[in-house]
Amino acid sequence: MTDQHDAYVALGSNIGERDVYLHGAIQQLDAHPNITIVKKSSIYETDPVGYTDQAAFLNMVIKLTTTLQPLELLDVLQGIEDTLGRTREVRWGPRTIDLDILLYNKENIKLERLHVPHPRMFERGFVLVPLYEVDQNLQFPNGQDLQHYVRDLTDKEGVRKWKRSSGADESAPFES
Ligand code: X6L
Ligand code: MG
Ligand code: MG
Repeated sequence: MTDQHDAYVALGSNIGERDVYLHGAIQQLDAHPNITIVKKSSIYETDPVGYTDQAAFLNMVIKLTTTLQPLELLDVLQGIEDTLGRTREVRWGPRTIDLDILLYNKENIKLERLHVPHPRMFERGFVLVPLYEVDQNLQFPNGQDLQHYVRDLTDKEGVRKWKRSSGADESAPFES
């Protein structure tokens, strides 16, 4: 048997039926013969960071085990992004789905196509809050624990648990 690797993946969407894109990505990952989803965070609605003049995101984090090597996993994630209509017009702009490898075992990876741990994850509430929900005892390759970074977070208020909108009830009879 080939050996198993632990990986944490961040999911984000801020176009269209955002939760449908998140669940579609998870379904495709789950269907992959070399990937097992171990744990899923809740879904969070988050204020946009970096390029702020865009719609709010839904973000979540999953833990998976895989026999894939890091670049093979990246290829799978980019393939799923493609099937879910991801386009790359504006850097940091709106996207149907974004799938980022946050961590792969306790490895530091610096390749042209892939940096792990994800270089922008350490100060991002939309990553750290769901990551903390998935694994409160996580340690990074630099020896620091996740708890340390979560304590230092300044943008937690831009991150709230999301529930499917129950305002205009889609299931209510028309003009009842
Ligand atoms: C200065 C310069 C400070 C750039 C921050 C931060 C750039 C984050 C890009 C930055 C900077 C990013 C998501 C998002 C993006 C997401 C939410 C990025 C890439 N992705 N905001 N912004 N959720 N809430 O998934 O993370 S663009
Ligand atoms: Mg991203
Ligand atoms: Mg990405």
